[in-house]
Amino acid sequence: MNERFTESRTLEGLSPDRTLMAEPGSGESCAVASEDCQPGESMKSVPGAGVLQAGSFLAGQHHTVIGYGNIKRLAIMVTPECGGNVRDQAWETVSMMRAILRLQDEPMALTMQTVFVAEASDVPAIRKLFEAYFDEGMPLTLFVVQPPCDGAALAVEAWAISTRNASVGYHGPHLVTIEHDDLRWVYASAGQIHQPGRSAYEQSQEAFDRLGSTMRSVGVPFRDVVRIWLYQGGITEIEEETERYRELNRARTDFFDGVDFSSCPLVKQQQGKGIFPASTGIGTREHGLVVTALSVQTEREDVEILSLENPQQMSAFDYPKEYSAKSPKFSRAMAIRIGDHLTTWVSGTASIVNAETVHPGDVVKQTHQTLDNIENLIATENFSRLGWEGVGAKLEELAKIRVYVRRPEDYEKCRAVCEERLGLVPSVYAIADVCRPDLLVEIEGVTFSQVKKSGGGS
Ligand code: 3EB
Repeated sequence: MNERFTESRTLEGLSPDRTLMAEPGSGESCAVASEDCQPGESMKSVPGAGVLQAGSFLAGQHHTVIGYGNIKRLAIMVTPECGGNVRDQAWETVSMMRAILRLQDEPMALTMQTVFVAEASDVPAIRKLFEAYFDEGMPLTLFVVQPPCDGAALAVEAWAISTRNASVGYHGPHLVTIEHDDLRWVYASAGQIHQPGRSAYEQSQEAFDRLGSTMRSVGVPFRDVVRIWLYQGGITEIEEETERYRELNRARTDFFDGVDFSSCPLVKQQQGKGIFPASTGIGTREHGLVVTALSVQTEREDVEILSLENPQQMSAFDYPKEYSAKSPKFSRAMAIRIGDHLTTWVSGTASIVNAETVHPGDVVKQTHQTLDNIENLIATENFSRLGWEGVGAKLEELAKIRVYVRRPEDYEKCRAVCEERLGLVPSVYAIADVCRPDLLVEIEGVTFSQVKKSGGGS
């Protein structure tokens, strides 16, 4: 589609007004980007984990390197810092992403990225620049209108994988497949649903239908989904006498009624009555719906998934009707054990104990409670309760986080608490409404660790 751009450095008509960092160490560089372009500035060490995990910092741009077997994965969190107009900032962002990719000692491909934008009207320009820049290697790209907290026009969370031992398939704008070691990962999205004439329920239904059919096109049944993100505009607004989020929950429940997640071949044990993907349900400034899911398929015997609940929180799928007539169907976290490696996706987590919001109005206490919830969820004790021994992680071992903050004025306070308890973890902070009006913050993340003893499962 961008045949004019054979070399990504020559993006005619798309280049920025000011020259930022074209390549590490060459040309004019943005002052903050040229300083410490060396990885390992702040190594994150993961006690006991054989996983290569380094939090590397290029100025304020963070990334984490995850190695398992002969595969290398990268989580890249970039918020541009040089200012300028949207095009300048988008250019700085892609330049920074490329610099991080080039620091790796092997070829890497981007698979999926989420672009947090301040203004919906900036999306076409940013998309055009990204498409030209990444060309054939354009990852699945989601745009969500959630302004970066520090005032930037955009921020990006991107994932990349080494291509020496993995193959990445780009199947149009809504589907990416990644294959390695007899594993198949599939990122799928429903595209941007923006149908102002239709109800929240109808739009949600449409989103799940589209997501399901996109996945079916590459032979992935919905039961293989392990992680879902739901970005809903006007999430706490009232529509036809009920909240839009409740209507999303109703559509999700109706759709999931036709899916038996416990029949996923990777489910080897089930706790309690529910097994659902880990999820994030969060607001956006644009009145549409963006839904995306990650699925995993394999026939390997040494791969297993486990959905986690938090003993301090009622399972969301058991919330009483006052929160939503049809409860939110998600697990607090989903873990996958691949041989002796463990990945845990932590759902969007908030200041909820049992089913109630705690510390209304106090962002510092809510942030602490949210982190307490995550800490308990990923703790070794929580895994061992379910029969998985020798796995789990500490808060400082989160590979990356996203922090959604409701009120811009709470950002600094919230960030201070996160940095105090997590250290310098690669992160994106964005302004977004959480699904209950009294929740001021929601945090999600992912951990990678190594199984210490003889392995989990039963
Ligand atoms: C909560 O714990 C906070 O509807 O999928 C967090 C993560 C929340 C996911 C969802 C909602 C969802 O209930 C809100």
